[in-house]
Amino acid sequence: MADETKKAEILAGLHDGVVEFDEDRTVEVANEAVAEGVDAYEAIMDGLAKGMETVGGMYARQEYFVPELLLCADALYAALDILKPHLKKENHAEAKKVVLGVVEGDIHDIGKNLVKVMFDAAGWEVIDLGADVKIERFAEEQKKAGAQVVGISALMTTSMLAMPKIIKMVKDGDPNARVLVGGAPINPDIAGSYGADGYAPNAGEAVAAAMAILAQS
Ligand code: B1M
Repeated sequence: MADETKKAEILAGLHDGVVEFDEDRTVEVANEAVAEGVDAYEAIMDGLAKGMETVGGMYARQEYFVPELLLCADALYAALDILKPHLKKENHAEAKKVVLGVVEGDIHDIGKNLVKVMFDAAGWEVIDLGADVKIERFAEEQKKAGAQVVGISALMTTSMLAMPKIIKMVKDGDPNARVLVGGAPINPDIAGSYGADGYAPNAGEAVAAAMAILAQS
């Protein structure tokens, strides 16, 4: 088990590797994290995802542009592939299903992919529809799979407007289905006004939010 100094060094290495779009570095540090016994969840959320948050600020200040963002995402994904198999797995007697996707017109899928990783690790079956998903598909795929939860992600103030339509379609198709929403422009008030059953501010809290929704049903 890494001591606190070593752990902080590793988390900083993952963060900086993403920010500096240095894929070799994120891969090297991810392997070090595994070797040192750093918790994979912390490495992903407090290292890689934090790095992407910093990148978001740099983009807003026009220090980075679209090509840099894509390279940062590559560096994040390369390390994620190494860390994912080391997330603590939970075993549930009865596996639950979640249909997950990013709304139509929105190709931002990094957050959604982190949410997917967390559901996978919690033992859920994830039906991943990807990004830029046509609004009807969420309800169609929920019915096909008999999924208890539909998770919808949106990263833009423009694309999030698709959410209430999707939620209505899901509820019309199956009144027992529950909907969880998330993404940077969403907050609990917006989620409630859209008719969602739940909201999670980050990937780490998404599974707990889904479980809470089901417990209320
Ligand atoms: Co663009 N982008 N982007 N972008 N991009 C934003 C979202 C933006 C806020 C940047 C800005 O202007 N400051 C802005 C949107 C403005 C608005 O709201 N109207 C924007 C724009 C305008 C655009 C383009 C239009 C730019 C252009 O082409 N001129 C274009 C859009 C294309 C389209 O979608 N149609 C575009 C393109 C891109 C890239 C392709 C270059 C790249 C995406 C790569 C990819 O995803 N494969 C990109 C990126 C990387 C960003 C920023 C910088 C970072 C997003 C990210 O990955 N964050 C973003 C700025 C920002 O957010 N500060 C920006 C890291 C990620 C871990 O966090 O996605 O928030 P996030 O997910 C979190 C939580 O939100 C939550 O958990 C996740 C992990 O903890 N969460 C959920 C997310 N979904 C959830 C679902 C849940 C629960 C929790 O339950 C179901």
